[in-house]
Amino acid sequence: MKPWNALLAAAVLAPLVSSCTIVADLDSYVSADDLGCDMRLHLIEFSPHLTDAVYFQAVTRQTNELRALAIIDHMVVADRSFVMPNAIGPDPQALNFWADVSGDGFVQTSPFAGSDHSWRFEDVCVPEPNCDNGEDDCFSHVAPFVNITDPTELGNTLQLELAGLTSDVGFVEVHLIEHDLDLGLRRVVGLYRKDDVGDGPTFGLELRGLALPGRRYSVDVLVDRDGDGVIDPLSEVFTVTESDGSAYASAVTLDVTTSDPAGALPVEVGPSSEHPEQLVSPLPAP
Ligand SMILES: [Ca+2]
Ligand SMILES: [Ca+2]
Repeated sequence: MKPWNALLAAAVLAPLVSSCTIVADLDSYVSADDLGCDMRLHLIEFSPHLTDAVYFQAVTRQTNELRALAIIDHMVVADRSFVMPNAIGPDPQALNFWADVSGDGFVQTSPFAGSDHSWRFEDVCVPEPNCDNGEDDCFSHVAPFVNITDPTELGNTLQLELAGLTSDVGFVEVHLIEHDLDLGLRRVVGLYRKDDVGDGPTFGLELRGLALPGRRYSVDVLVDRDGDGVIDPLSEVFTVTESDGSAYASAVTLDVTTSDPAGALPVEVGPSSEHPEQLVSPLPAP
Protein backbone atom coordinates (compact mmCIF):
# COMPACT_ATOMS: atom_id res chain seq x y z
CA MET A 1 0.00 0.00 0.00
CA LYS A 2 1.01 3.60 0.54
CA PRO A 3 4.09 4.62 -1.36
CA TRP A 4 5.71 7.46 0.54
CA ASN A 5 5.15 9.95 -2.25
CA ALA A 6 1.42 9.43 -1.68
CA LEU A 7 1.97 9.83 2.04
CA LEU A 8 3.93 13.00 1.50
CA ALA A 9 1.17 14.33 -0.72
CA ALA A 10 -1.39 13.56 1.98
CA ALA A 11 0.75 15.18 4.65
CA VAL A 12 1.42 18.28 2.55
CA LEU A 13 -2.07 18.72 1.18
CA ALA A 14 -3.99 18.14 4.40
CA PRO A 15 -2.93 21.40 6.12
CA LEU A 16 -3.61 23.37 2.91
CA VAL A 17 -7.10 21.97 2.68
CA SER A 18 -7.89 22.52 6.33
CA SER A 19 -6.55 26.11 6.21
CA CYS A 20 -9.31 27.10 3.78
CA THR A 21 -12.04 25.24 5.60
CA ILE A 22 -13.82 27.17 8.32
CA VAL A 23 -14.99 24.11 10.23
CA ALA A 24 -12.22 21.54 10.06
CA ASP A 25 -13.21 17.89 10.20
CA LEU A 26 -10.44 16.74 12.49
CA ASP A 27 -11.67 13.14 12.53
CA SER A 28 -10.96 12.76 8.82
CA TYR A 29 -7.45 14.25 8.99
CA VAL A 30 -4.91 11.53 8.19
CA SER A 31 -1.23 12.21 8.65
CA ALA A 32 1.66 10.15 7.30
CA ASP A 33 2.37 8.83 10.78
CA ASP A 34 -1.23 7.60 11.10
CA LEU A 35 -0.86 5.53 7.97
CA GLY A 36 2.57 4.00 8.22
CA CYS A 37 4.10 2.67 5.00
CA ASP A 38 5.77 -0.16 3.20
CA MET A 39 9.44 -0.71 3.96
CA ARG A 40 11.52 -0.77 0.80
CA LEU A 41 14.87 0.16 -0.67
CA HIS A 42 16.66 -0.14 -4.00
CA LEU A 43 20.39 -0.64 -3.47
CA ILE A 44 22.85 0.06 -6.26
CA GLU A 45 26.64 -0.13 -6.53
CA PHE A 46 26.93 -2.48 -3.56
CA SER A 47 29.77 -4.40 -5.23
CA PRO A 48 31.89 -4.24 -2.01
CA HIS A 49 29.28 -6.51 -0.40
CA LEU A 50 28.54 -9.28 -2.90
CA THR A 51 29.49 -11.89 -0.27
CA ASP A 52 28.08 -10.03 2.77
CA ALA A 53 24.64 -10.23 4.34
CA VAL A 54 22.90 -6.85 4.40
CA TYR A 55 20.48 -6.10 7.25
CA PHE A 56 17.65 -3.53 7.16
CA GLN A 57 16.09 -2.68 10.54
CA ALA A 58 13.13 -0.42 11.24
CA VAL A 59 13.65 0.87 14.79
CA THR A 60 11.79 3.28 17.02
CA ARG A 61 13.63 6.61 16.83
CA GLN A 62 14.04 7.36 20.51
CA THR A 63 14.25 3.91 22.08
CA ASN A 64 15.94 1.87 19.29
CA GLU A 65 13.42 -0.99 19.55
CA LEU A 66 13.25 -3.34 16.57
CA ARG A 67 9.97 -3.26 14.60
CA ALA A 68 10.80 -4.80 11.20
CA LEU A 69 13.78 -6.59 9.69
CA ALA A 70 14.94 -7.68 6.24
CA ILE A 71 18.06 -9.72 5.55
CA ILE A 72 19.51 -10.26 2.08
CA ASP A 73 22.01 -13.03 2.79
CA HIS A 74 23.96 -12.15 0.72
CA MET A 75 23.81 -9.55 -2.04
CA VAL A 76 25.33 -11.77 -4.83
CA VAL A 77 24.87 -8.87 -7.30
CA ALA A 78 25.50 -5.16 -6.75
CA ASP A 79 21.95 -3.97 -7.49
CA ARG A 80 18.96 -5.35 -5.56
CA SER A 81 15.57 -4.19 -4.32
CA PHE A 82 13.15 -5.37 -1.68
CA VAL A 83 9.70 -4.38 -0.45
CA MET A 84 7.85 -5.35 2.73
CA PRO A 85 4.17 -4.44 2.27
CA ASN A 86 2.56 -2.66 5.24
CA ALA A 87 5.63 -3.31 7.40
CA ILE A 88 5.63 0.05 9.14
CA GLY A 89 2.85 1.02 11.52
CA PRO A 90 1.95 4.50 12.72
CA ASP A 91 4.71 5.10 15.28
CA PRO A 92 7.77 7.04 14.01
CA GLN A 93 10.60 4.76 13.02
CA ALA A 94 14.07 5.13 11.59
CA LEU A 95 15.74 2.79 9.10
CA ASN A 96 19.13 1.42 10.07
CA PHE A 97 20.82 -0.67 7.42
CA TRP A 98 24.24 -2.23 7.25
CA ALA A 99 26.45 -4.69 5.47
CA ASP A 100 27.75 -7.28 7.90
CA VAL A 101 31.38 -7.35 6.81
CA SER A 102 32.44 -9.10 10.02
CA GLY A 103 29.82 -11.80 9.41
CA ASP A 104 28.60 -12.11 13.00
CA GLY A 105 24.99 -10.90 12.55
CA PHE A 106 25.53 -7.78 14.69
CA VAL A 107 26.57 -4.27 13.74
CA GLN A 108 30.02 -2.82 14.43
CA THR A 109 30.27 0.38 12.38
CA SER A 110 33.57 1.11 10.63
CA PRO A 111 35.81 2.72 11.81
CA PHE A 112 34.16 3.40 15.18
CA ALA A 113 33.53 -0.13 16.39
CA GLY A 114 34.64 -2.59 13.71
CA SER A 115 34.42 -3.25 9.98
CA ASP A 116 30.70 -3.09 9.04
CA HIS A 117 29.36 -0.44 6.64
CA SER A 118 26.18 1.16 8.05
CA TRP A 119 23.73 3.95 7.28
CA ARG A 120 20.51 5.45 8.71
CA PHE A 121 17.42 7.29 7.48
CA GLU A 122 15.63 9.16 10.25
CA ASP A 123 12.20 8.29 8.80
CA VAL A 124 11.77 4.85 7.26
CA CYS A 125 8.69 6.18 5.42
CA VAL A 126 10.64 9.08 3.87
CA PRO A 127 13.84 7.67 2.33
CA GLU A 128 16.83 9.86 1.59
CA PRO A 129 17.78 8.83 -1.96
CA ASN A 130 21.30 9.55 -3.15
CA CYS A 131 21.15 8.17 -6.72
CA ASP A 132 21.01 10.03 -10.01
CA ASN A 133 18.21 7.91 -11.47
CA GLY A 134 15.38 9.87 -9.87
CA GLU A 135 13.98 6.93 -7.90
CA ASP A 136 12.91 7.99 -4.44
CA ASP A 137 13.91 4.72 -2.79
CA CYS A 138 17.37 4.42 -4.38
CA PHE A 139 20.52 4.23 -2.27
CA SER A 140 24.04 3.97 -3.64
CA HIS A 141 26.93 2.67 -1.54
CA VAL A 142 28.69 5.67 -0.03
CA ALA A 143 31.13 6.58 2.75
CA PRO A 144 31.56 7.79 5.46
CA PHE A 145 29.30 5.49 7.44
CA VAL A 146 26.75 6.30 10.13
CA ASN A 147 27.49 4.87 13.56
CA ILE A 148 24.50 2.76 14.66
CA THR A 149 23.95 0.17 17.37
CA ASP A 150 22.04 -3.10 17.58
CA PRO A 151 18.37 -2.54 18.45
CA THR A 152 16.55 -3.83 21.48
CA GLU A 153 14.62 -6.97 20.50
CA LEU A 154 11.33 -7.32 22.39
CA GLY A 155 9.89 -10.27 20.48
CA ASN A 156 10.69 -13.92 19.96
CA THR A 157 12.95 -15.14 17.20
CA LEU A 158 11.68 -17.08 14.22
CA GLN A 159 14.05 -20.04 14.01
CA LEU A 160 13.16 -21.98 10.90
CA GLU A 161 14.72 -25.29 9.96
CA LEU A 162 13.95 -26.54 6.46
CA ALA A 163 14.28 -30.25 5.76
CA GLY A 164 13.83 -32.50 2.74
CA LEU A 165 15.86 -30.29 0.38
CA THR A 166 17.69 -31.89 -2.54
CA SER A 167 20.92 -30.78 -4.16
CA ASP A 168 18.83 -29.04 -6.85
CA VAL A 169 17.52 -26.41 -4.40
CA GLY A 170 17.83 -22.77 -5.48
CA PHE A 171 16.80 -19.77 -3.40
CA VAL A 172 14.82 -19.62 -0.17
CA GLU A 173 12.73 -16.58 0.78
CA VAL A 174 10.78 -16.26 4.03
CA HIS A 175 8.07 -13.72 4.92
CA LEU A 176 7.13 -13.29 8.60
CA ILE A 177 3.65 -11.77 8.54
CA GLU A 178 2.05 -9.95 11.45
CA HIS A 179 -1.75 -10.04 11.20
CA ASP A 180 -3.06 -6.61 12.20
CA LEU A 181 -6.56 -7.63 13.23
CA ASP A 182 -7.69 -4.05 13.94
CA LEU A 183 -6.87 -2.76 10.46
CA GLY A 184 -7.24 -6.05 8.60
CA LEU A 185 -3.66 -5.83 7.30
CA ARG A 186 -0.97 -8.38 6.61
CA ARG A 187 2.18 -6.61 7.73
CA VAL A 188 5.37 -8.21 6.38
CA VAL A 189 7.59 -7.45 9.38
CA GLY A 190 10.30 -10.02 8.65
CA LEU A 191 11.93 -10.87 5.31
CA TYR A 192 14.81 -13.25 4.70
CA ARG A 193 16.38 -14.12 1.34
CA LYS A 194 19.23 -16.46 0.47
CA ASP A 195 20.00 -17.37 -3.11
CA ASP A 196 22.45 -20.18 -2.40
CA VAL A 197 21.36 -22.43 0.45
CA GLY A 198 23.82 -25.22 -0.29
CA ASP A 199 23.01 -28.76 -1.39
CA GLY A 200 20.56 -29.76 1.36
CA PRO A 201 19.09 -31.75 2.91
CA THR A 202 18.60 -29.11 5.61
CA PHE A 203 18.91 -25.33 5.89
CA GLY A 204 18.39 -23.14 8.96
CA LEU A 205 17.71 -19.41 9.25
CA GLU A 206 16.76 -16.84 11.89
CA LEU A 207 14.72 -13.63 11.99
CA ARG A 208 15.55 -12.31 15.45
CA GLY A 209 13.35 -10.58 17.97
CA LEU A 210 10.24 -9.77 15.90
CA ALA A 211 7.38 -12.02 17.10
CA LEU A 212 5.68 -10.18 19.96
CA PRO A 213 3.55 -12.16 22.42
CA GLY A 214 -0.07 -11.02 22.13
CA ARG A 215 0.13 -10.44 18.38
CA ARG A 216 -0.62 -12.93 15.60
CA TYR A 217 1.89 -14.17 13.06
CA SER A 218 2.25 -16.63 10.21
CA VAL A 219 5.17 -17.40 7.91
CA ASP A 220 5.19 -17.85 4.15
CA VAL A 221 8.12 -19.87 2.88
CA LEU A 222 9.15 -19.87 -0.79
CA VAL A 223 11.53 -22.72 -1.63
CA ASP A 224 12.81 -22.99 -5.18
CA ARG A 225 13.07 -26.76 -4.81
CA ASP A 226 14.05 -27.45 -8.41
CA GLY A 227 16.41 -24.48 -8.75
CA ASP A 228 14.77 -22.97 -11.84
CA GLY A 229 14.43 -19.52 -10.23
CA VAL A 230 10.63 -19.65 -10.48
CA ILE A 231 8.17 -20.47 -7.70
CA ASP A 232 5.54 -23.12 -8.40
CA PRO A 233 2.66 -22.52 -5.97
CA LEU A 234 1.64 -26.17 -6.09
CA SER A 235 4.94 -27.46 -4.75
CA GLU A 236 7.19 -24.59 -3.63
CA VAL A 237 5.12 -22.33 -1.32
CA PHE A 238 4.50 -23.31 2.30
CA THR A 239 2.78 -21.57 5.19
CA VAL A 240 3.51 -21.90 8.88
CA THR A 241 0.08 -21.72 10.53
CA GLU A 242 -0.93 -18.45 12.20
CA SER A 243 -0.25 -18.38 15.93
CA ASP A 244 0.49 -16.04 18.81
CA GLY A 245 3.99 -14.54 18.89
CA SER A 246 4.67 -16.47 22.09
CA ALA A 247 4.70 -19.69 20.03
CA TYR A 248 7.93 -18.55 18.36
CA ALA A 249 9.87 -19.22 21.53
CA SER A 250 10.35 -22.67 20.01
CA ALA A 251 12.04 -23.47 16.71
CA VAL A 252 9.90 -24.37 13.70
CA THR A 253 10.77 -27.31 11.44
CA LEU A 254 9.31 -27.54 7.96
CA ASP A 255 9.92 -30.66 5.86
CA VAL A 256 9.12 -29.77 2.27
CA THR A 257 8.59 -33.43 1.37
CA THR A 258 5.86 -34.04 3.94
CA SER A 259 4.25 -30.57 4.42
CA ASP A 260 1.25 -29.61 2.32
CA PRO A 261 2.09 -26.76 -0.08
CA ALA A 262 0.01 -23.62 0.42
CA GLY A 263 -1.42 -24.11 -3.07
CA ALA A 264 -1.63 -20.39 -3.80
CA LEU A 265 0.80 -17.52 -4.00
CA PRO A 266 1.08 -15.11 -1.08
CA VAL A 267 -0.96 -11.94 -1.50
CA GLU A 268 2.07 -9.69 -1.09
CA VAL A 269 3.43 -8.17 -4.31
CA GLY A 270 7.17 -7.80 -4.74
CA PRO A 271 9.38 -5.50 -6.84
CA SER A 272 9.46 -7.72 -9.94
CA SER A 273 6.31 -7.85 -12.06
CA GLU A 274 7.60 -11.06 -13.59
CA HIS A 275 7.90 -12.76 -10.19
CA PRO A 276 5.66 -10.72 -7.87
CA GLU A 277 5.61 -13.41 -5.18
CA GLN A 278 9.28 -12.69 -4.43
CA LEU A 279 9.76 -9.64 -2.18
CA VAL A 280 13.49 -9.45 -2.94
CA SER A 281 14.40 -8.82 -6.59
CA PRO A 282 15.44 -12.12 -8.21
CA LEU A 283 18.93 -12.56 -9.56
CA PRO A 284 19.30 -11.68 -13.24
CA ALA A 285 19.05 -14.62 -15.61
CA PRO A 286 22.52 -16.10 -16.30
CA1 LIG B 1 29.06 -7.39 12.21
CA1 LIG C 1 11.13 -23.63 -8.91
